[in-house]
Amino acid sequence: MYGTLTLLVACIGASAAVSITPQSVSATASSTSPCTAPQKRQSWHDIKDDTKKAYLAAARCLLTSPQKLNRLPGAKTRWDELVSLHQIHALQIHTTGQFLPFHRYYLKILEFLMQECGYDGVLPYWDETRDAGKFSASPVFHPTLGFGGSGTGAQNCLSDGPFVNLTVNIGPGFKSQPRCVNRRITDMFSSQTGTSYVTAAISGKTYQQALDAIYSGPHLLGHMALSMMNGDSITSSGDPLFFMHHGFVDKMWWQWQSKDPETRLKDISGLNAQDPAVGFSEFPGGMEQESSLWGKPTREILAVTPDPKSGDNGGNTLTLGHVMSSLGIIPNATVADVMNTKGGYLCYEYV
Ligand SMILES: *[C@@H]1O[C@H](CO)[C@@H](O)[C@H](O)[C@H]1NC(C)=O
Ligand SMILES: *[C@@H]1O[C@H](CO)[C@@H](O)[C@H](O)[C@H]1NC(C)=O
Ligand SMILES: [Cu+2]
Repeated sequence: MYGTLTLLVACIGASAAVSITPQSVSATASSTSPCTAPQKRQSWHDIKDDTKKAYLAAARCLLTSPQKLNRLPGAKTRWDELVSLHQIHALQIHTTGQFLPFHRYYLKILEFLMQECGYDGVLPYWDETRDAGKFSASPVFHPTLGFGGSGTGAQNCLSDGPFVNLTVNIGPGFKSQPRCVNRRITDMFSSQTGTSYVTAAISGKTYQQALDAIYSGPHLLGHMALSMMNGDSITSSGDPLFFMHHGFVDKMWWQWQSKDPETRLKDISGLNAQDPAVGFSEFPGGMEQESSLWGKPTREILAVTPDPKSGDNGGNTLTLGHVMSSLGIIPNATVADVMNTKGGYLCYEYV
């Protein structure tokens, strides 16, 4: 009898954690109101044409608006500031525990910036499982109701869509050199964003397992299939399509968490800063050898780079208390703040 009751209570507890419970991840200063009506993030396939146009217009606006912070190295536009943030954090947020929480926070930063440029809808994402193996036929590449297709010429500069002829001033790597928005689609790689690959990526029990499988699986293969900004791991967010892909990545973490919220909304682990011997796990040779691809963070970049151990009691192991910074675009948030997409600080789910 007692056992049954406990089980029942546990079940109620678990389902409540999925729907509301603002206090399920506590210890956050910035958690605000309870999340009673989560926004529904929909795939590009399913959103209305007017919403698509409004989203693309706002992204274009960011790429053509002047910067506001005046302190991020190389940034000229508001979009550059967003890209710069990824460049500055690059060695903290890839092949580390911070990968999933930081990119979730990064989407929130995008959302804020899009509002500055008049987009008041919900952030869309790209359900890549629907286009796996045939990315190039996806509606996300539509010339007017999408992001434009594969680029052309030696630099793969986009030749159609809303971002033609626009310039990103951050990158490649740790440099700041003006270049076109560019990408190159390779359908073969895109097969590994399919449902069976997603299922495998979220089948692990621990955060570390999910993190590694998502990172090296559909996340990486999606990047390979898109080669955004010349496939540059440091500044691929220069292509607005990056955020559609990372919505898909964030969805995988959310799906994994939703399978056992009681445990998984608190499960965090991994490094804060890359292990120099490993660097980016997808490239051989560790940080030193990889720096031949991208260079090293410049003195100007290092001067504004947040402490990778901020809020972690000085350790290089990621904790829920870790403080993430957007360098002043939106307030800092802790990892605890972003664990639950319906925890109050965030209030959305994927459909
Ligand atoms: C992009 O720039 C090229 C070269 O300056 C020009 O011919 C073309 O019309 C421009 N396209 C758009 C859409 O502005
Ligand atoms: C935000 O976090 C960074 C560390 O990541 C810290 O240096 C900065 O002081 C924080 N800003 C505020 C306003 O708390
Ligand atoms: Cu990234």
